[in-house]
Amino acid sequence: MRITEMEFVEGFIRVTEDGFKKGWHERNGGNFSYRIKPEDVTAIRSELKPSSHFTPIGVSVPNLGGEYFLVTGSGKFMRNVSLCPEDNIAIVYIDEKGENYSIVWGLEKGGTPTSEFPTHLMNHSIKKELTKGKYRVIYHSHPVNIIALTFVLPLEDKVFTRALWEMMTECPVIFPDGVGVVPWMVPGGRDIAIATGKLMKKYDVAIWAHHGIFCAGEDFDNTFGLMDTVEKSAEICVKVLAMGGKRQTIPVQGFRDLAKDFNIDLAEEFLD
Ligand code: 2HA
Ligand code: ZN
Repeated sequence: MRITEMEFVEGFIRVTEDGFKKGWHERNGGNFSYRIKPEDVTAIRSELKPSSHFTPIGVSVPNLGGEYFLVTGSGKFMRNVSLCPEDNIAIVYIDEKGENYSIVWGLEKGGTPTSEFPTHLMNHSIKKELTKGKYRVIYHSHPVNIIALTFVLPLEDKVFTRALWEMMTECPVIFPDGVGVVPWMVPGGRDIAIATGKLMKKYDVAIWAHHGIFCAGEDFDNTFGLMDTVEKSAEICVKVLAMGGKRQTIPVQGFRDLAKDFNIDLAEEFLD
């Protein structure tokens, strides 16, 4: 089967299209990666071109040794992925040590995986371990409203979590662990990878101050849905602030009742 006709590739491309239409991916903004299932690797193996050219990842991720990832290219535009997947995304193989990668399909006109690849892989590694292999998706985008909030709200996990939970009743159900906030940092390096990794041990969402959102999930629907929910809640928050601020909100006991009825473990530390 052609790689671009595989269901996981079609699902990946749909996210890049939907994210662009949402306005989250100006120019080359944002990046996206997926840890491919072994049965899908088997199905496409004859189309992959093993290469002896390996590049250091920049971080060490031993539990990802031997895995294959589908990932957007550095400097490539999300807008163009669906128009020509072969030139804008790649399948990458991680060597057995988890320290180097090689491109085995895609980026046909040249290029490298996203500049945020070290952060993606470090967080794939953390989530793979924490979820016993369930989580396969890492997604980074530049949504307007969450970025706007990082200029106004204190850059604290508790402040952002409570603000986002309060703006839409079902938010606590969708991200019961809350969200973490990374202070402004230079993108693409080891430091932002480590800072994000610390938060990803606790949350599925990290907000990068004055930059965007970084999130993790089990599959494409849940990860895109998480990004969408966080950004929609941020949009409501921006509107509420623009209208002069809250006059009333969901009471603390309301969150506890919600948690009970929906059978979720709501992080109590954000409720006091
Ligand atoms: O341009 O979004 O964070 C890609 C990015 C880097
Ligand atoms: Zn970015």
